[in-house]
Amino acid sequence: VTPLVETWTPDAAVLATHETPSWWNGAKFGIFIHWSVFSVPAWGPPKMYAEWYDFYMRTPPNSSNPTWEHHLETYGPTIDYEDFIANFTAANWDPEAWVDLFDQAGARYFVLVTKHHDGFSLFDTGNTTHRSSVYLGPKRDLVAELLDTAKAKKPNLHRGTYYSLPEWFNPDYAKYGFGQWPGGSALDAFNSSVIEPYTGALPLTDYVEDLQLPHMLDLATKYDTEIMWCDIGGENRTLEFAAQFYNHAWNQGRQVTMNNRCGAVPDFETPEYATFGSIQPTNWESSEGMDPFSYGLNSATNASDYKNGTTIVQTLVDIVSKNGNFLLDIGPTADGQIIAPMMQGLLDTGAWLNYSGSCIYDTNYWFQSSQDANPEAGTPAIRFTTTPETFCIIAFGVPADGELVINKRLPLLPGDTLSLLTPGAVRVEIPWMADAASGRFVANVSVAEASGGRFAWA
Ligand code: FUL
Repeated sequence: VTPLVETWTPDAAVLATHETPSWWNGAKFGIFIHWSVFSVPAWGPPKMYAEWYDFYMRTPPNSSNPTWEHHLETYGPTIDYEDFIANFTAANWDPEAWVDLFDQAGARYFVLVTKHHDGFSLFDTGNTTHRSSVYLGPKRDLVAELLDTAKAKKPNLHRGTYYSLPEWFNPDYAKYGFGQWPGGSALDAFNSSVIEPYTGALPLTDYVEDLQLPHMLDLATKYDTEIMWCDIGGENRTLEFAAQFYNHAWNQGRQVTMNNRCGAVPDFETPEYATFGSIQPTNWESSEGMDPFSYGLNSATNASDYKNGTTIVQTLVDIVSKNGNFLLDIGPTADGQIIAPMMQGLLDTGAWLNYSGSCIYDTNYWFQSSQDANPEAGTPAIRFTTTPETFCIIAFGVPADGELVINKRLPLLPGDTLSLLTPGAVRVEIPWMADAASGRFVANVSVAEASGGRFAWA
C-alpha cells in the first residue's frame, strides 16, 4: 500500500515551488486536440476560431462576424447549437490510430480538450451534469478511451487534459460573470431565449464547488492526467486542486504539471498563435492549430492552407531554440477522423524528427539561439540547440553554395567532427570555416525541411 504523503498544501507559496517535470522539458513537441460539438458545424470566418461557433452564432449580424448569417443559411432558424450534440458521434473514431499517429509524428505528449467553453465534456461527469459525451452524442467516455489507450500502447507518450474553467452559457456560471455574450450576460442570453435550455444540465448549488472543482479532481485522480491545461482562469479553486493533483501524482511516483491559465501557481506560460522572439528562461509552451487560425476544424479552410511539415518543423525548431515547447493542434471531424492535410503534416514532421530528434528532444537552448537568414549571401536562417555531448546547427534550408557561413563564435574547434543528420543516418562531410569557432563539442548539422521527405544537401 502506498503511504499517503500530503506534501503539497493549498498554499500559494508552497505550490509556487512546483516546476515542470523533466519529461515535459525534454519532450518539446505535443499534439493539442480540439474535438467536441463544435466539430459538427466546423466553420468559422478567417481569423476567428471555429471552436467558438456557439458564441459567434449568437453574435448579431451587424457585427463583422458572419457566423450568424452562415448558421441561418446553412441550418435555418430552428436549429440551435444544442441540436448539434446528437451529430457529434465519434462513430469512426479509433483511439489507437490516433495514438499511433501522434507517436509517428514524433510527439512526446498530447493535450485533449475535455471541455471547451460550450460546456460539453468528453468524460464521465457523474452527477454534476449530464452535458457530456458519456450521456449524450457518442455515449462514450472519450477521455478515458484515449488516455487509457495511450497508457497501454505508448507509455512514453504523456497524457494531458485541457479544461475550460468557465462555460459561456451555463446559467450556473453566470453569477461569476463569464458573460461575454454580446447581448449581455449568459443569463440574459437565456432570458432572451437566444439559446435553448442547457442540454444535460443537472441542478447545482454552486458551479465552482459542485462542478468545476470535482471535474478537475476527477481528471487528476480518476483519469490520471499528467498535464492540467486550464483555460481562461476566472473563478476557481486552483490552490485546492493543485495540492490534491500534485499529492495524488506524488503518491504514485509520477511527475505532473499545470499551465498558467488555472488562475494561480503556474508551471509554464502559454502564448497562443504566438511565440517569444527571444530566449525565455522560464518554462513556456506555444500552441497553435495546423489551421492558419483555428484550433477546431474549419471546413472553410483550403487543404493547401494547413501548415505543412516544413512549417511545423521550422516552428518547432525556432521554439525549442528559445527554450519552449510546441503544442501543435489538430481539429478532428465530428466522427473522429483526422483529415488528410493534417495527417500529412504530422507524418512529414515525424519523418524529420526520426533522424533529427537528437537535436530536439532533451536538448537545451544555446545562449545565442539563432542567426537570421541572409538572402544576399544565400544563407538560410539558422537555429542552435545543445546537449551535453553535442552542439546542433539547424538550417532552415540548403545554403545556395552549399556552404553554411555562421558569423558567430561557436563552441567548436576547426578540427571537430561535423555530421549532417540525414534520413539514412548517412554521415556527410561538410565544409567548415576554420575561424568560426572555438570549443570542444561535436557538431551536428541538420536541414529543417520536412515536406516530401527530400533532404538533399550535398
Ligand atoms: C483559448 C480558447 O478560447 C481557444 O478556443 C483555444 O481553446 C485556445 C487554446 O485557448 O483561450
